[in-house]
Formats: sequence, structure tokens, C-alpha cells
Amino acid sequence: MNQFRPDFQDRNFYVVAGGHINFTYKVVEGSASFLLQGINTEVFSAPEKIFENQKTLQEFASSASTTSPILPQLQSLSGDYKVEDAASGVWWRLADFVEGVCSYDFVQTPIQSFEAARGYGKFLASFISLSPSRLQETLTNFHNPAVRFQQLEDALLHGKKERIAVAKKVVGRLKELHWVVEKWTDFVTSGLPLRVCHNDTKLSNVLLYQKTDGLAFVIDLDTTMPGYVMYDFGDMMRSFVCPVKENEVDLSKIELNLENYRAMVKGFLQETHTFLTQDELSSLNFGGILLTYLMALRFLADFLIGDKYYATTFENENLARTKNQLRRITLFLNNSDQLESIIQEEYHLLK
Ligand code: GN1
Ligand code: MG
Repeated sequence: MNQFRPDFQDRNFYVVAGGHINFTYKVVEGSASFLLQGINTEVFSAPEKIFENQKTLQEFASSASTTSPILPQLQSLSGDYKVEDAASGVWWRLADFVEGVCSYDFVQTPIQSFEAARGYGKFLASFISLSPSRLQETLTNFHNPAVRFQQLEDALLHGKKERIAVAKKVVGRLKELHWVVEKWTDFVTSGLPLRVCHNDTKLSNVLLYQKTDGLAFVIDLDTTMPGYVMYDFGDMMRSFVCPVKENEVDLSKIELNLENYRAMVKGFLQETHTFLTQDELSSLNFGGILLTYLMALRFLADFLIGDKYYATTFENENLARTKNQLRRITLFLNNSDQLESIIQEEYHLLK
């Protein structure tokens, strides 16, 4: 903290829980408070790329005419957006702590869905004229389902025997869904444009004002890199549309809330309809299936190798997360016509 701000006598640190990957603290200095975050370098083996991207995005946002919803990071005393602690190898970043905002694990009202989706739409819109090639790939093959499927195959070969036995049925279902990998290949080879994507558009990465549920900021730019619009729409669909947490074990509680879905589509398209191509528009719902499938593959592979990536708080949590994602996929597939019509209806209202 002293390398971001001059030494302060009465500084207090509080742990902020939430993300699966990085570690976050609220730091209070008298009447000022900050959000201090340490990057997990086991996941991000080249953290410098995150900071280069942050700088590129922040500089672009401050010079562009469209306002970006990103939460700016603060410079250290040496003028960087980071402080590297050589002893522990941890890279730190700091932002102002915004009072009166919060994030949610699942959508409670259509307004939250609309506002959060508007945030991610605004994010895409605000970087639409920044060439994606200006950004570094912070994690390679992050949303590549062929690679994620292979990671599951590897986990089935080298993972924990007793866990592989417990997950047999779930593995079978994931293999049945392998067509998602082929469909992804068709989409990306058909010439979808690369965009500056956020790539981690779960609900909790948007801050909303507590009192009004209005959009405040889009956070967590660790995975902002070149991608397809279907990734950002898809991860929203995965996390916004079923009103339960992603580790809910009671699958009967996982339902599709079409009102929240429509609000999400409305909010997202309001900000993006001017530039989305027809191909992008027709890829959106597939994005929901793709991103949910990716997470199912990743949670299960992690379960099989012993929970090395995603922090867990109860036994077999990563298996529960996988089953939860599979239930969502079934709902998306069973309601695909309706989901598609909602996109078309909302798009035509704006055109
Ligand atoms: C991780 O960093 P966090 O907790 O927002 C993951 C995402 C997953 C998400 C599932 C770098 O996000 O891809 O969708 O968990 N981020 C990384 O909750 O792997
Ligand atoms: Mg993240």
C-alpha cells in the first residue's frame, strides 16, 4: 500500500470475499477507502499482460468520446498501475472503493438484469473502435472448447480414480454435448469479427447502485482481450437467467426466468444494436450454450484433478457446479425457439 500511497498511520485491511481467482481487500485510511487486489499468478502466469491491457483500455477510455463503464485503477507513486512484491511474487493493483454499490450472485429483478447487461453492452460499445490486436491474450485458449474438452480428457486419464467414478454420468452427458465444440468451430471459421471483449461477464462483475439498481461500473478486466460478442452475451446468459447461484445443489431450483432474459437482451441490445452484424446476432444464443458448456467442462476437470483452480467451500462443490451448468444447458436447449424469438423481437424494436 505504501507504494501506491504515502505511508498512513491508521490503515485497516478487510478481506472482501467473492471472486474465485484473485484476493481482494478493502483498505480504509481515515475517511478514504480503497480496493486492493492481488493477482493470482498461478492462474495468470504473465500478469504484466493484464496491466498492459489495463493501461491500454484506461488510456483509450479517457480519450474516447463514448463513456466507458470501467472502474479506473489508480497509479502507484512510481506512475504504474501496479506494484510488484518481489518477495512473494504477487502483483497488486488499487482502485477507489466505491460506496453505495454492490454486486449480486444471481439476478433478483428484471431491472438488475437490464442494467447489468447494459453495462456489458456499453463496455463493448465503448471499445468498438479500439483494435482488438492492441490487447494481449492474458490467458490463451480461454474460451476454446476444443482445448477445454481436451483438458477434461486429460483429467479423466490422470485424475483421482474415486472422483472419476462418482462423475461417470456427468462425463457421459458432457461427451454427448461435444457437438458444441463443432458448432463453435463453424462459427469462428465463418468470419465472426473479433472484438474487444470482457470475457468474464458474470453478474458479479458488474457493480450496481444499492439504492436504485442502476449501473455503476464493470469490473475485473483480467480477461479483457480479443474475443467474439457471443462470449460476452453467452456468459451473461449463463449467469443472469436462472435465479440461483452457480453452486446451487438443488437442481429443481434452477429455472429459466424469461422475464429476466428479455430484460438482459433489451439492456444489451440497447447499447450494441448499432454495430452488431447479422452473424453476431445469430450467434448470441449459441454463446449461452457455449459458455455454460465451457464452465461445465472446466469445473468438472478441476473436480477430477482435486479442486486446484476453483476455490471450494463444501465437498464435491465443483461437481455440483458442473451439474448446475448442465441443468442450465438443458433449459437453454429446451427453450431455444423462445429465446431466439426474444432476441429478434427486441432487436426489431430498436431498428
Ligand atoms: C472465474 O475471476 P472470477 O472469479 O470472476 C473465471 C471465469 C469463470 C468464473 C465462474 C480467470 O471468474 O472464467 O466464468 O470464475 N475466471 C478465470 O464463476 O478463470
Ligand atoms: Mg475474473
